[in-house]
Amino acid sequence: MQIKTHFCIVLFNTIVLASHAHEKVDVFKPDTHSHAEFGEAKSVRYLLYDVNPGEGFNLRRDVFMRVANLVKFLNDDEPWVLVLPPWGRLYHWKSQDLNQIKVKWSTFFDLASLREHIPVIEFEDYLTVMGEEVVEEIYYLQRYKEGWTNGKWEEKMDIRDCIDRVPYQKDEDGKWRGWFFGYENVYAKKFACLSVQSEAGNMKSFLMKNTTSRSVMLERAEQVIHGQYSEFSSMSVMLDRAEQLIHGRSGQHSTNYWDARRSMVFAKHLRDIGDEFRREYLDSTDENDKTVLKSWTQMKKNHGEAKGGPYISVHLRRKDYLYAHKEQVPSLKYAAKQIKELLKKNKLKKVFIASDCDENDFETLKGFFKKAEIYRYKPTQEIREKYKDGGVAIIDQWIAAHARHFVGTYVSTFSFRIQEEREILGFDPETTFNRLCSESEEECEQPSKWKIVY
Ligand SMILES: Nc1nc2c(ncn2[C@@H]2O[C@H](COP(=O)(O)OP(=O)(O)OP(=O)(O)O)[C@@H](O)[C@H]2O)c(=O)[nH]1
Ligand SMILES: *[C@@H]1O[C@H](CO)[C@@H](O)[C@H](O)[C@H]1NC(C)=O
Repeated sequence: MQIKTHFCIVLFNTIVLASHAHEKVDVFKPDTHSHAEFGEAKSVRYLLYDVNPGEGFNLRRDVFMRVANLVKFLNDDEPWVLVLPPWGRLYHWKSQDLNQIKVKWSTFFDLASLREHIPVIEFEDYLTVMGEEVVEEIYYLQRYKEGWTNGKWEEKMDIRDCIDRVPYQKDEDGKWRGWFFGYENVYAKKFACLSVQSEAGNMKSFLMKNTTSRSVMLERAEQVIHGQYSEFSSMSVMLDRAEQLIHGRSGQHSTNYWDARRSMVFAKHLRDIGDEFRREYLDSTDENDKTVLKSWTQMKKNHGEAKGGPYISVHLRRKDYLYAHKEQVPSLKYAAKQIKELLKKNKLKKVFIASDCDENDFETLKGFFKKAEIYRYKPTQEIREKYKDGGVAIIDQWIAAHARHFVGTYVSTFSFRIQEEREILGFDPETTFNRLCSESEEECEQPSKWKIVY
């Protein structure tokens, strides 16, 4: 199927929303190429979504891209706004002392950049616009109970009985109650389970034709996959790449994927902290490193244009990876050996470590080095409180992304997101798509090179 690739949010009036802070939020940006097509009759609709609570921050970013492209596709015909699901209750966000729920997207991302791709608003602003703490319809996406019929993939979706015990219950007033990101008063008017075997883009016709209310929420949105937006024309080819799908790498050869990805610019306050750390400890500035940032819509760098700061960066994933991927995760000693080789090869002295390891492990790792300088970003309490575990992880990703050479951890989505950031900045892929090997691996296959497309 041929899909219109241009984005046409069509406008007659710019829709302006007032948020709590009395600032005005322009959700629909007037587009000079657009022309009024919707007519007065089509009022704005809101798409909400949530993801399986078990999924981590970096996989959630991938789900955002799928849903964002669905919203983009919807906007070819109807004005839809994506409501950004507040962050919270993430399994990996271990800091007990921090209040890590109802975290706004603006804590982590630059909303103006997201809006260059599709119209988005924060959940709290959505509640203000609705004037009532309500989500009109929820569809809980699930698989088909019977699996694939004839063992064959086909596109389909049907309202079915719920398979799992769903985390929504009807109260005595007939209101559907659930988590709703920690907003206790929010309820839904209608709830149903929807069995899907579908690309995100194919949800479009369901949303346009089978739902009519002002707001619709897709729960378990990770069930839909990057589809139309991918290079793969046939589903079976995609499914052969199941591993890539699970780890959030599907559709990476398409412009749509990369547009959504490029629009996910980190919030300036986090980039600034990372940049200051680079300057102070790693002799790294954008001018010298050729990593000056422009608005993402204007930025188009060739591979190899970025030079990067004079350091090696390593994403050293530990914690659950030590048992989940024990065949591919190196000991600290063996990691140090590989890092030393990279320092020698690149004639560098400094190393930046991004890791979920504890202080002891970090000290142990440092102990393996005699001459090299090993750095790690340590947030102040104030920064931890303001930007939480997610913000600190982003600062780590940002610093790691600016190194002359990067090496990550086997199938970690955290490493993947750093690799994408480096593609956007214009690094030579040879310096990006690398991973640490474990001592037990005979053949240490390196990550595939998922290069940017414009
Ligand atoms: N600050 C910081 N946190 C990290 C780092 N690596 C992992 N984490 C934390 O651990 C979480 C899990 O990381 P990932 O494995 O990359 O992401 P994920 O989305 O959970 O998906 P999986 O890779 O499948 O586990 C991150 O979201 C962070 O909270 C790191 O280098 N620095
Ligand atoms: C959507 O509506 C069409 C037409 O009424 C119907 O055939 C189809 O089954 C509906 N889809 C779902 C998932 O309910």
